Formats: sequence, C-alpha cells, structure tokens
Amino acid sequence: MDWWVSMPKVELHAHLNGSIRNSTLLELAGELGEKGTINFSDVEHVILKNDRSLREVFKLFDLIHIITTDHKIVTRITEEVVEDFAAENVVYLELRTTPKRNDSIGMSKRSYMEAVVEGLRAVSTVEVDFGSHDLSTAADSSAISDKGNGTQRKKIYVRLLLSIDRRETTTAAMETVELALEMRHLGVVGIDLSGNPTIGEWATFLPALIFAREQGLSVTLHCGEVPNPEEIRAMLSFLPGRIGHACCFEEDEWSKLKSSKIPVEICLTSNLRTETIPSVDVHHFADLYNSKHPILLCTDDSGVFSTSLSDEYSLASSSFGLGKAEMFQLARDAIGFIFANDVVKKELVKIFASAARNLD
Ligand code: 6MZ
Repeated sequence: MDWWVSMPKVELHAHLNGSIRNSTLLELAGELGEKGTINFSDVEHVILKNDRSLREVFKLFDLIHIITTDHKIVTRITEEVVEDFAAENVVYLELRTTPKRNDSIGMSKRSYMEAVVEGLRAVSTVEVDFGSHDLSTAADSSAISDKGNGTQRKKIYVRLLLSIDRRETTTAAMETVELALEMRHLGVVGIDLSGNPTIGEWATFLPALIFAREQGLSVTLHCGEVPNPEEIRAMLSFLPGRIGHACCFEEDEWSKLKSSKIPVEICLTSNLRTETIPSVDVHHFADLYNSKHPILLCTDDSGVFSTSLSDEYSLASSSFGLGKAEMFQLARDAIGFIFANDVVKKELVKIFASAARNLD
C-alpha cells in the first residue's frame, strides 16, 4: 500500500457536501435528470470540470445541494464519506456540515443532522466511534477493534462540526448553535463558520459564536480566503480554536496570527485550484512550518477538488522537501488540535505510537 495511504492521519477540515464521490454525484444527478428536475448534460459538465475559481466553487455547491438535500441521500453520502476517509487510514475525522432546512420536503436543521448521524450508524466497512464513549473512561485503545468473535475491524473516530453559512442571519446562526448543543451526545464538538467569503458580515455571526464558546463548544473559522484585513483581525482577536485557509494575510495579520498560536488548517489543493494561492512554492505552509506555527494538512472538499488526505501529504512532502518522518510528525501533531476530549486524544496518541514502531 502507498506509504501516504498507510500512514495514520487526522482530518480536521472536511465539508460533507464537498467530499462526495464524483460517481455518487453523477448517479444522483442522473436520477434527477430522468425526473426532469435538472438538465443532466449541463450538470455533468459542471461536476467533471477540474479547475474552478472560488466563485464557481460556490455555484457548484448550490448545485450539489439541489442534488443532495434529501434525508436518504444525506445518510448515504455521510456513510460513503466516512468509509472513504477510513479506507485511507484517517483514524480521526472531524466532519463539518451546514444543517439545512427545506420546508418543501419536511426537512428541518435537526432532521438534516439526524440523517447525518444515521449515516454514521450505517457505516459497515469500519467501526465508527462518534462519541458515545466520551463519558466513559473505558475507551477502546487501538485503531483495530475486536468484535468479540475473533474478527477484527478497523476503527475511525468521527466528530461533527456544525457549519454556519455566511449567507445566514444571526437568528439562523443561533439556531445552529442551539442544535449543536442539543446534539453533543451524538458527537457534535464544535461550530464552523464557512460559505462564500465575499458574502456576510462578521458582526452577524459573532453573537452565535460567542454563545457557542460560552456553552463549551469549540469554534473554527474560515479566515482570510479573500483579502479582508478588518475581518481577519476581528477573527484573530476572537481567538478561535483553529482557523482554516489564512490565504490573504498581510504582514500585520501574520504577526498577530503567529503570536496567537492559533492552529491553521491548510488545504493545499483547494487553495491552488481556486487560485487563492497562485502556486505551491509561494504557499504559506512553508513559512508557518519553518516558524513552527501549529499547522495541519486537510482536504477541504475531497470530491470537489479530486483529492484525498494521502494526496495532500504526498503533495506537501514533494513540494516542501519534507521526508516521511517529518510528515508522520505533522500528522501526529494534529492530535493536539482536535476538538474531541482528552480520552480520545490519549487513544490517538497510542495509535500513532504503535504505527511509529512499524515505520520503515
Ligand atoms: C468556504 C466552504 C468551502 O456544509 O453543505 N464550504 N466555505 N470556503 C471553502 N473553500 C473552497 N468549501 C466548502 O458542505 C458544503 C458547504 O461547505 C462550505 C460552503 O458553505 C458549502 O456550501 P456542507 O456539507
């Protein structure tokens, strides 16, 4: 097996609807095409297009949401996405998604999220731990679980982040936080702020984010995907648990970030495909890595950008001249930035320690 695939990994920035298999998306679009809801040939072209601007990516998401916003489909894509991450040895996944309301099909934000949790339960290729052990002290401490009948299955820890879309109002954002609080026993550990970065005002989301944090939820923010110094500074002052991207920072913001020690979720392929960073050799990964700022590699939208976490590790290794040992250490360091509790962190430390013994 490819080394990048076999190495255990931690994925902390993956959007559910951006991580759908192309084959599934095409199959679902085909079904809607037959019903006459969409024009399949137009949609097929959009799904298979490789390079997209940031603006086109958000148009694609609107299309994906038309195709996927149905309870059964949400369950199916969740199941597949978790199976795909587990297949490439992601041992801990923080999956984020925007709870959606669609009155015409009887979907509420809660029923959308229940469909996601159903998807976690439906996974059969691997054992999914999505938080029911968190309150106990006796968690299973290996990446392989014993089913009790002699057969062993791989295991993946999955935790959920509920995303607030930048198109939402303060009230809608607050509803998402309330829902996250009610679903904590089902593996919800935090809140993400995402969506088209050219839309919406920081002040709209701030009350919900403050409330989330007061209630003990962790917060991660998409920060600096487009130039917006005022917002970037406000976001850094908020001291979120992590930020994603950090592409369009100026000197002042870099120093503020570095002194804050806020971990950065780096999504190389996403940044290159959307041209928020012109080429990999000028990507801020190198500077942050060299200055020992906390960073971690993530996929963002493995389906939309045709990537995988193994591909991201391989790309970083070849682009920045880092060897397997350094990349393994980078993956292991991500344990320190997860939003799940210390019981899970300890389990992950053991999984990486055991994998380290088997390194070539
Ligand atoms: C900002 C992004 C994103 O929530 O429907 N999303 N937001 N920047 C990005 N970088 C390219 N990639 C994805 O997954 C899709 C949603 O995640 C956010 C957008 O709001 C998108 O609609 P869910 O599962």
